[in-house]
Amino acid sequence: MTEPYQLIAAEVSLYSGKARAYLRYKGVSFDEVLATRHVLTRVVKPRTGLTMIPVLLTPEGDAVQDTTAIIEAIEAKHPSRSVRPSTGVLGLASKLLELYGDEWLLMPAMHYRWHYKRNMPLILREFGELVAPSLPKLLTPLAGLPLAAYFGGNYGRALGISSRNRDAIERSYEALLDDLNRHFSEHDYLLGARPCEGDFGFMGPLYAHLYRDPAPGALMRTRAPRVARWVERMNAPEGTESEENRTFAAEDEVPQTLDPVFKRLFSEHWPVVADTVAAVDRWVREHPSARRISRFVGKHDFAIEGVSHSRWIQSFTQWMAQHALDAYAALDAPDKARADTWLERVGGRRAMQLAPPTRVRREHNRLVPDRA
Ligand SMILES: N[C@@H](CCC(=O)N[C@@H](CS)C(=O)NCC(=O)O)C(=O)O
Repeated sequence: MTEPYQLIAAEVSLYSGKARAYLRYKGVSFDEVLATRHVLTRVVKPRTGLTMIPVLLTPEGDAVQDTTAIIEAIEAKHPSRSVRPSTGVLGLASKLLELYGDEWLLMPAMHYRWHYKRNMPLILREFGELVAPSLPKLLTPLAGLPLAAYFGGNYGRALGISSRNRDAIERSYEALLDDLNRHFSEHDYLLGARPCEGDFGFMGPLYAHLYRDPAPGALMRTRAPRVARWVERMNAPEGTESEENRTFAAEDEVPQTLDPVFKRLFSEHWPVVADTVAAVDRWVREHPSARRISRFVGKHDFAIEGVSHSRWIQSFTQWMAQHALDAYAALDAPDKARADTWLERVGGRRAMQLAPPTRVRREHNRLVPDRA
């Protein structure tokens, strides 16, 4: 029997790991359909207009691309086992962590996948299986080469990853691993005893690339074994009632063990977010008749661990950041005061004052200016 939902995805794909873990946690029945080239051209492209995965096909006949949109759609229909903290400060922290996982931990994920030869046999084989699933096994890796050239070549350059900042990316990621390893000695998930949107945002990069690819997988297991166990927990939720009754951190307090993670988010990623918001505004004003906002809206310099590099600015980041900024703007006065105390502690108070001059929204899976 076909399950009510179908998730078009692949183990090798970063964002698939986020959606898969989320659907499992929700206890929603779904079949996973391998995102072969055939499925991309026959289903994904015609139904979403994109060649991106994962895509959720719903019983109502919708095709949802984008993991955050998938979470929105499922939370609306299946409110139990919610991944959204109901309290203000944790709600904001959850959105910030999802933004950081989705948009910034992509950096170490891409670096470690593409700059360690040890990963190549697995990656080429799995990419090959997507492109030409019926090819004899021996030839499969050859079929994976064009996809590898795309993701490992141009894509990495667009993100601003090269030999110049590899060491810096590794220093930043190793510090994150150490911080998370410490955090998970006290908490099962990022914001307490149940997973929030942020856990799923982290799960994308921390599963397909950083846990599963051989080189970074070995690093995670030896340097931060509790992070590896969190990945395993995220992929195999118990689905029991007792899990449903577990709670987010008490008193709406973000665990202090996450302070270094938020400090890095605000010092390393937020400047990129702020530049993105400015670039989106500029691009929209320069293209007054454009219906859709381009995926890339200019170039800028950014820095990791003091090493600067240039990258293309991805407009989509603003849509993710808006969720966090909106969560902050919606706080009532007492919650805002508590959020500000916490934000002051982690270097994020000014960041939350960012007000995008041009807001964006998604329409048919594309980003458009929100002119309303
Ligand atoms: N924000 C999207 C990102 C999806 C995404 O970038 N998916 C990758 C695979 S993990 C992809 O299909 N990339 C194709 C491309 O960039 O052309 C989401 O959360 O679903």
